[in-house]
Amino acid sequence: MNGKRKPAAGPYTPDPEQLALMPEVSGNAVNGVGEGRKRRPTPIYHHDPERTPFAALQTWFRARPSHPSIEAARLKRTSIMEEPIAPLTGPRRNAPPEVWSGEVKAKGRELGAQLMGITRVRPEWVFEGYEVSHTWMIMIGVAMDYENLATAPSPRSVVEVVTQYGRGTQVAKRLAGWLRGQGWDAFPHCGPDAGPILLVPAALECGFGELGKHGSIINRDLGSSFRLACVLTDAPLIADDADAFGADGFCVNCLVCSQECPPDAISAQKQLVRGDTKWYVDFDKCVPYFNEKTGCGICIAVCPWSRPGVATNLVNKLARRRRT
Ligand code: B12
Repeated sequence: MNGKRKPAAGPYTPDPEQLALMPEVSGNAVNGVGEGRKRRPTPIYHHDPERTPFAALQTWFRARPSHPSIEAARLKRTSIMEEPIAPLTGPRRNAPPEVWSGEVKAKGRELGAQLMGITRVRPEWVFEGYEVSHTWMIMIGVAMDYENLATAPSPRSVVEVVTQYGRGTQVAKRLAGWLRGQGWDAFPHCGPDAGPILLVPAALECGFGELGKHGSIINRDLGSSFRLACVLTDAPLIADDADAFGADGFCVNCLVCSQECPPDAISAQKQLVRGDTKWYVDFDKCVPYFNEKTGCGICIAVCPWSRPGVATNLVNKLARRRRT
C-alpha cells in the first residue's frame, strides 16, 4: 500500500462551528435508541433538508470545499446520476420467478456488481414521509478497492467511496432500464442520498452478510469493503436467504474498529434500537468527524475482515470452531 492511514494524533474534539449547527435533539433519539417498539426510521442525514433536524449540519458538509480529486470524482458521479433511465416499454415479458431471479442476478453481475440478492420490501425499512409501492428490492453490492479504502480518512479513500457510489448507481440504473425494457416497472436507488429506504437491513435479509460492530455489513468474501445500491420492482422474483457465518460473534470480542474510531462512536455492546437489539454507531459522535474529513470510513477500513483474503480464511476458521 502506498498511502498508509495516519493514526489520530490524540482525542478528537469537534470544532465549535459544527457543534453550533447541531439541533437540540440528539441523533440517537431520532434513530430510536432505547425504543422497544418497531417503527419506521426517521430521516436523519443525506435527505432533503426539510425532512431532517440535521439540515444545517448537512448543508455545512455539502458546501464544504474539498480536495480537487474529490471534486473531480463527484463530478464524474454526477454525470452518472444524471444519466436518464431507459423508458418503460412493452410488451411485458412473462417468465417464471426463478427464471427472472436468475436473469436479474446475472444481468447485475454483467453490469459490474460483485453481490446480487433479492428480498421483499418491508414497511419498517421505509423512511417516515416516503412511500414505496414496489414489492421487491433487488440488492446490489459493489466492492471498494482495499488499498484505497485503507488510507481512510484521506482524500484518496473518499475518492474511492465517491467512485463506488457512482458504480453502484450505474449498475442500478442500467439494471432498472433492462427490466423496464421488458415491460416491468423498476426504480433504481443508490447514494449518496438516503432515498426512500434503508439498504442495510434489506441486504442482510438477502444474504449479503451480518451486521458488524461498526454498523456496516460484513460479507463472507468482501469483508466490510463494499457499497450498496438497489432496484425496486414488481417483476416476479424469489427472495434469497440471509447468510450467517459467525461475523456477529467475532465482533463481540474484536475491538479494532471501536479503538480506531477517533470520535469513539462505536459502542462495545449492542443496543435496543426501534425494537431490534443490534450494533449501533453513535450518530452525534460520528457525524462531526465524518463531516470534517469530507467522509470517513476508518471503521470499515480497519475491520480485519476487509483485508483481501482474510474474510474467506476467517469464515473457514469460524466454521471449524463451530464443528469442534
Ligand atoms: C445516513 C447515513 C449515514 C450517516 C449516519 C447513519 C447513522 N448511523 O445514524 C453518516 C453520514 C454518519 C454515515 C456514515 C457512514 N456510512 Co452511511 N449511510 C447512511 C444512509 C444514507 C442512511 C442510513 C440511516 O438513515 N441510518 C440511520 C438509522 C436508521 O440508523 P440505525 O438505526 O443505526 O440503522 C443502521 C443499521 O443498524 C442498519 N439497520 C437498520 N435497521 C436495521 C434492522 C436490523 C434488524 C439490523 C440488523 C440492522 C438495521 O441500517 C442503518 C444504517 O445506518 C445509508 C444508505 C441507506 N439508504 O440505507 C448509508 C450506509 C448505511 N452507509 C454506509 C457506509 C459504508 C458508511 C460509512 C462507513 C462511510 C463510508 N466511508 O462509506 C460510515 C459508517 C458510520 C455508521 N455505520 O453509521 C453504507 C453501508 C454499506 C455496507 N456494506 O453495509 C450505506 C448502506 C451506503 C451505501 N449505499 O453503501 N452514514
